[in-house]
Amino acid sequence: MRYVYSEDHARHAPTRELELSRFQEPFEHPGRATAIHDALRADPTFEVVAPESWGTEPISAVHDPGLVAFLSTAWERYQEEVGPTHDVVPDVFLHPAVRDGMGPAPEPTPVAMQLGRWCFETTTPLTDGTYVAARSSVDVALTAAALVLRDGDRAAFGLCRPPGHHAATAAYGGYCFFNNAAVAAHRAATAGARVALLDVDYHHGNGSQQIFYDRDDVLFASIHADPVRAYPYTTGFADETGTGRGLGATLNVPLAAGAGDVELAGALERALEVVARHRPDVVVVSLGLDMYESDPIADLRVTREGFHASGRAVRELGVPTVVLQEGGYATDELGRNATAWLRGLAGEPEGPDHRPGPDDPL
Ligand code: Q9C
Ligand code: ZN
Repeated sequence: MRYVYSEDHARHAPTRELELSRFQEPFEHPGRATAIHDALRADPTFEVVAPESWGTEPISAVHDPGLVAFLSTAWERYQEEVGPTHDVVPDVFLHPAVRDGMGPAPEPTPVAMQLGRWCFETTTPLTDGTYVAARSSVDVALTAAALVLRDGDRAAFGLCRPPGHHAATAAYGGYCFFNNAAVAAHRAATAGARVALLDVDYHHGNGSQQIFYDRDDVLFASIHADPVRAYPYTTGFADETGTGRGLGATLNVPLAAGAGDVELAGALERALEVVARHRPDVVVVSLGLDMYESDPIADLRVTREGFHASGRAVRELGVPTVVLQEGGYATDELGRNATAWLRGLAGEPEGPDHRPGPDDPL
């Protein structure tokens, strides 16, 4: 299986994260992507390729062009208008109630106001190289999609970082800037393919759902922690099923705290049934590995074997598949977990075959 990787992800390197009202080391950091890359390059099942450049047009086809323009200069503008700082986070949000009774806000101009217009939460700092990294993450996704749709690979993996599924048409957040999976899915759909976007990250893919909520050409099916207790709290409830033409083309399967391999397999069976009924030409998978039993920001109990079984279950659909990396924060296990999931998809056993080497004990 070919996978797409660029070192440009490391240009997005936040130093702190305001999580649940506490400052922490960032959970979303460059070591996540290098851990997965290191595991895949050591496994002969996988072959790395570099991303091609796709420009901003495919991004602006799903995102407000204003968001793209804002992110391209926001960090630099903040340095000039506010002051030098490594991580840039909004301190004011354009909350609708603030202007109750006054009509819409005038076009906000200061960068401090713009931040609160384009961002929806506080855990997603902008840094010096964030825009370069976010652009390269989209290039990785579109290249992985091209391996499948243009070159005819049965499956491909885009090692996207930063992740994407929380980014909505006109708002970034949740460690995400551009919605890599939505950009790839939309591009495939406009080329005439029937697309299913299957999201198995621990967190609900609110951005992907919002982008495709009124469409029937891209099915969105998601398995995630119940938003009654888990981020992003506002979307991902079972009764959200789409609107207009898109009614019935959104499926949400929330999981209770502590759910493990058995519950995930059951949820996946349900989701894959709905995916199959959509008769997709291509499946895009938003792959989070944060359902893992020891993920530091999650509360499920999925094991490495559960990830391998998930990959196998998607393989059984028999549909060309583009897998794109989303979350997963147990960095020490991330390489083996990604490998297990993708090896399941490839029809291989969970771990690479043991090859005796010079350092092996006799
Ligand atoms: N512990 C992705 O996995 N912080 N984004 C949550 C609750 C934001 C996760 C705080 C989590 C975003 C792609
Ligand atoms: Zn997640």
